[in-house]
Amino acid sequence: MKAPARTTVTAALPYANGPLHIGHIAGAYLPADIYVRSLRSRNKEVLFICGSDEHGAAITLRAIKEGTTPQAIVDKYHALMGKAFEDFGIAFDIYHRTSSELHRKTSQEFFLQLYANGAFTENTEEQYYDTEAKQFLADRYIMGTCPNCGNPDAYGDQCEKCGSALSPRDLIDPRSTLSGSKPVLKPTKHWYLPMERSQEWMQEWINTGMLDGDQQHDPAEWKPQVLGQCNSWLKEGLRPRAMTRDLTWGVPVPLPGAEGKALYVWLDAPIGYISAAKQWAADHGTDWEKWWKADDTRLLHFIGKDNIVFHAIIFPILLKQHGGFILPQNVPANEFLNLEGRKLSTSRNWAVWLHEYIARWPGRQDELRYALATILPEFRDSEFTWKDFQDKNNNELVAIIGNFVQRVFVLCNKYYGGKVPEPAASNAAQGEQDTVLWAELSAIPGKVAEDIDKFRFRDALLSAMNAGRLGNKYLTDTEPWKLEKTDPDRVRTVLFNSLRITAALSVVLEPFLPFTAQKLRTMLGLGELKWADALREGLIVPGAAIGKAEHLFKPITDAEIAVEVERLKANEPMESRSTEQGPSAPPRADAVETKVVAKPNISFDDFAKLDIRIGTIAAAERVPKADKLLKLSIEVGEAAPRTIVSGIAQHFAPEELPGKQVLVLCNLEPRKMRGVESQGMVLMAEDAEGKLVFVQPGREVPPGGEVR
Ligand code: B3M
Ligand code: ZN
Repeated sequence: MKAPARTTVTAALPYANGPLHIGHIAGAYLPADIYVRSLRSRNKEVLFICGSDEHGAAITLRAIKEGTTPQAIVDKYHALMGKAFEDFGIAFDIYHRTSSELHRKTSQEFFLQLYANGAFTENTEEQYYDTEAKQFLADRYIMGTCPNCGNPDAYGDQCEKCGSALSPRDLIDPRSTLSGSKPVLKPTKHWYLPMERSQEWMQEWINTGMLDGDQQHDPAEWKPQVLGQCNSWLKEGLRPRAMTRDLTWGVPVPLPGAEGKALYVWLDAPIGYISAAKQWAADHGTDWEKWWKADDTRLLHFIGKDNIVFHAIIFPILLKQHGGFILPQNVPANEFLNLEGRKLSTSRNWAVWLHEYIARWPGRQDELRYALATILPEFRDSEFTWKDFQDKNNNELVAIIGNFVQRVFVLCNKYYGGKVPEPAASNAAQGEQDTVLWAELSAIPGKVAEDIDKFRFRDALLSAMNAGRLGNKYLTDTEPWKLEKTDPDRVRTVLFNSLRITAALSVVLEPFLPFTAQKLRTMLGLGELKWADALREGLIVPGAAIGKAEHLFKPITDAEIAVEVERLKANEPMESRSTEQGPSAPPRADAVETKVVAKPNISFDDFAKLDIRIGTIAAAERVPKADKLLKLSIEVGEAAPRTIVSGIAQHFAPEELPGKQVLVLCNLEPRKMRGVESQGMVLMAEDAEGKLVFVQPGREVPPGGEVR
């Protein structure tokens, strides 16, 4: 394997059919950005490519839904996504788009080369055609009754009720979603990639890294789940896959007799990486080919796990069949991010949207980047909660980084009028703490870079934060604020060293927190810093002016978090909403399909914080003008019963409740709902139909009995 002279980094081209949410960011873009920033900081040559994926049914269906044209859809979301990436500090060299003319030309040429190389087989098959809309129907455009569960609204590729994978001809009573008419079968010709021809070399390349007698990658560096997915495909046996579709929205198939046909979106989308590189090169008057063809270029695809086969199997086959291109050296795919106990869902609006976050938390991009970087789903699915976001901000960013920097700058401003102090030359002022500090600190930049190189971004961030922890410990151990009168030499040394720690922080945190890193540099009066500058002697110069003490991060209050949770939960399927949630969201027909998502482990101490008691309902009444709420009065072993507002009015009549025993979470923060303060929450379970039932003790227990 050649030592790479340069790295081409791609991040999955998001479909331009909706805004970006934190799942996208944690899946591909943040890890890719951290990786690229760290390479740039180490003066490595790197090209970071992305763009909007503007073809395929994802786009045309959205256009139908919004009652507009596909072009209007992609224009709108391309702009929105490009802006969100920029705001969030995802520093692509280019954010291109697949509806561009250059992309059309590039992918048609690519297709024609494959065609000339005999890479395709032609096959005519019967497919559903809508005689009213006068077009062949993509799988998603056909609905009918599921042969497995009888769901009348199954799609041509999948039944969303029972989850079975279907093909359009499996559907009973198929209908076109375009016109509602019954589609007819009509023969149509398509170009297929006979992937089975690549079975052998693919198997070897994936698992040994060998291709044509050359070691191209080290499979030990690939994530186990990526190898696992590839091998399960290979085990099934690679099969022919159609590379064209009967569609007008897409890159036209550049062959005679192919009118009305377009390239399969998963053929044109990855070629989008190549056209993006071409556009970038054209914009910069430079060469694109070395980024895709030189054998000392390393190609990496950052993606989410649902895109693995396209990047690790299908695209490499296409690149090899075309000839002249390098193959990816790694495909560091991430697993999925869940949100507050559920799968992220665009259609259910169960998401934290980037553009909304930026509008609601202006200037606080690094806080979200940080929280996400600590939970990246690198090897398994992970979960974002607003509470965790708050904890990470308050206990880590504020308490570690903010606190350290604040103390250093306050003291330097107070003692030295905003100038870098001169460290004492005398040995007497070089304490043992300094020796320990440098020993530990000097290991950090190397460790961070090493973990980043291995795509272990969470570990890397932990190490980078350790520089802040060391700084705080150093100040706590040396207590310069107590020595100002008695040992000013020591104080100058300690604060000088602390400024050096601050500079190191701005380097090792930069890939994760680019905005904060920039602020730190400004405060230190420094310009651009590279990785090698982290602990460079002579970087911090005695006598140089430094900035004022600034709070880098603000604590986030419970109230701020409650607002976010509330906004999100307005979209939660009603049947499974916890009972303290009041009115707003209408019941949804699809709620029962919601899968339970396993939550991360908590410590016993976390569990012990819950004050759950047996309660006996003393009285229940409706809440005026709120048809989902009941006001309950519940005995929980205290002098007076508690008032608890519960969103269960559609499941229980107030008259049937007095005397019932329930479990009550008593130390949930009180909340006002419709003017009534709710002092706790009744625990409920949901049955298979989504109906709520009380969780009750096995036999009667006096109210106030502790649940543990
Ligand atoms: N647009 C799928 C997705 O957004 C697809 C990725 C293309 S990468 C070439 O998940
Ligand atoms: Zn079904």
